[in-house]
Formats: sequence, structure tokens, C-alpha cells
Amino acid sequence: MALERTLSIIKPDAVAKNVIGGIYNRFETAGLRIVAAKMMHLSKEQAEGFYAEHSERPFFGALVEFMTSGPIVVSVLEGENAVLRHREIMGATNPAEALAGTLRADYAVSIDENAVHGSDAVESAAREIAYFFADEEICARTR
Ligand code: RTP
Ligand code: MG
Repeated sequence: MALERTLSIIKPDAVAKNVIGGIYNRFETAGLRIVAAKMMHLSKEQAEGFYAEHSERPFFGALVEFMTSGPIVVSVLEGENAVLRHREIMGATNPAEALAGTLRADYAVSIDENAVHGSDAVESAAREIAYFFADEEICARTR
């Protein structure tokens, strides 16, 4: 088992629903530790940069519009197999396909407004963490 870090975003729909604490509770219950966190309201440029890999996809404009529609909570989660574990807690991208008990089954409305984001691999996690956090903003466990 590997100690990993992954990037988590609580998207504007979930922040608007007032369920930040409920989502954080799922992470902590699953053994993931929050080692960095900030609330922010993305600019169009920040959202486009974050989702640059999707820039040619038909849903890109709607995705950027949604991600800039309100504040989000961006966090770094640390734990054993954190990338995959976090994806399992989130559930499928489309909430209609998300397993019962996953965040998207419980909180997402549609594939476009699907409550949470999580890095999909260790490599993308490193890039996405660096997109939002300086090294000194990530707090190593000291006790
Ligand atoms: P995320 O990046 O947000 O964790 O979601 P994901 O890996 O499960 O999905 P991804 O393929 O990376 O897509 C990023 C976000 O774009 C929206 N999307 N819409 N209408 C569509 O077909 C479609 N496909 C993707 C979703 O909001 C998805 O989370
Ligand atoms: Mg993705």
C-alpha cells in the first residue's frame, strides 16, 4: 500500500447545498486526512486552466461556467491509496450510474453538476495539487 495525496474539489452545487461538512466526514471516516484546504471562487481563466485537458470536449464551456458559478472548496487528501479510495467515495461521474452510498449518488444532480472532483491518477494528482497549492501550504502530519 502506498501513502498518496490527491486533489479534492467540492464543487459549487455541493457548497450551495451546505454539505461541506458531510463530504469532509466521508473522507475522514474512510481514513483520508485533509492536509491542505481553501475556499475560493474560480475565475474563468483558473477554471479553463484546471480543465485544460477537456478543452476540445463539447461540454467544456458548460463545465467552466458551472465551476465558476459559485465558491468551491479545494483540498489535498492524504492516505493509503488516496487517489483510488477518493474516486470510490465519489462514485461514477454520472450520478445515475453512481453506487448507493457514494457522494455523487447522494449529492449530485446530473453529470454536469456532480458535486465533487477527484484526481484520476497519481500523476494528475501531483499536477492538480500544484495548480492550487504551494508546497508550504500542504501541512505534514506532526503529531
Ligand atoms: P472530475 O474530473 O470532476 O472528478 O470527474 P471525472 O474524472 O469523473 O470526469 P471527467 O471525465 O474528468 O470530466 C470532468 C467533468 O466534466 C463534466 N462532464 N460532463 N456532459 C458530459 O458528457 C460530461 N462528461 C464529463 C463532469 O462534471 C465531470 O466531472
Ligand atoms: Mg476527471
